[in-house]
Amino acid sequence: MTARSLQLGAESNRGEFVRQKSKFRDWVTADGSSGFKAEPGRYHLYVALACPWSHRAVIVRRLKGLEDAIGVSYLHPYRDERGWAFDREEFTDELHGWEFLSEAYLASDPSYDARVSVPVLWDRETGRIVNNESADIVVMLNSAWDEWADASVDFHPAALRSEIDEVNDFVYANVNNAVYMAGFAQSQGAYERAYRRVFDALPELERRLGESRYLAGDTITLADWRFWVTLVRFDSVYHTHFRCNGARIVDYPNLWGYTRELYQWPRVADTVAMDQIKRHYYTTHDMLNPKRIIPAGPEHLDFWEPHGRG
Ligand SMILES: N[C@@H](CCC(=O)N[C@@H](CS)C(=O)NCC(=O)O)C(=O)O
Repeated sequence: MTARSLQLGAESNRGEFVRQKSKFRDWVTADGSSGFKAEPGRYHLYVALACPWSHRAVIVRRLKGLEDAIGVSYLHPYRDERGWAFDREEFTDELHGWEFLSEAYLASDPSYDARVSVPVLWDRETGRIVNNESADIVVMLNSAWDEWADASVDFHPAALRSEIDEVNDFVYANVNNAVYMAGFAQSQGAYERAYRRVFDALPELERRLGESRYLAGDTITLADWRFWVTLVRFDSVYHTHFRCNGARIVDYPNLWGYTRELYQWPRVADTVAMDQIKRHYYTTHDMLNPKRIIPAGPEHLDFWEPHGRG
């Protein structure tokens, strides 16, 4: 089986899903020393609200007040073998009028033949992708454009960086990416290993959030937004579609309160496009859900219930 014949990445011998490495890793900096200078109006984000990795960038752009400085185009939630696309009705690319996001990849590297992923940070000046790795993009958004942003919001304070990085590694390996490893496993063993990671990690994170308000202490940081985009999708998608059914987030009092608190954070709730999220996962992965029937529930999720944290 070739890498491209799978929905998302390559398959290793043991049936494990392997996420491809992001290819574009250049940096935008305030002083331009990297070759990409932060300026208002120069850069543009391509995102899908369905996608958790895009969602991180959408939240940081918004909470940093960067909506005027950095434009955005939203991809359609349904994706076929041609990759992320615009329908040119509800989902349009006002910048280029593109039909497929692959056009951005090919414009940046005509020999690009790997998977076309979101999010993408596009540079209008050089006409190419600067970066397609959400973990980098959120760090840049947090500070590179501070001249035009709300500089008082800092999700990556220097004093907490090593702790944030440590939590990020743990959460990426055991939650953010592990749910995909469970969902896209090609063997029982690979699935069970991923499942175990998730349900060993969630109780640990539940304990941690019983002791501190946020993952790195009293201050909300990138670690929290990176974790939360998975939590907010968990009961609606990962629990069922990716077979992560050991427990629901609502079954963990601290995780569930924390999920609600971040959902209720000013200007965050309407970044959660639950219809697009469900539509994307349940209609795009035919090997998991060939009839593309979208589950109607869950009925237990009320993100607006008072969170009781503080
Ligand atoms: N490491 C990347 C991963 C991004 C990623 O895998 N995005 C998914 C959407 S949730 C994607 O675009 N997949 C497209 C595909 O595999 O065809 C990041 O964090 O930015």
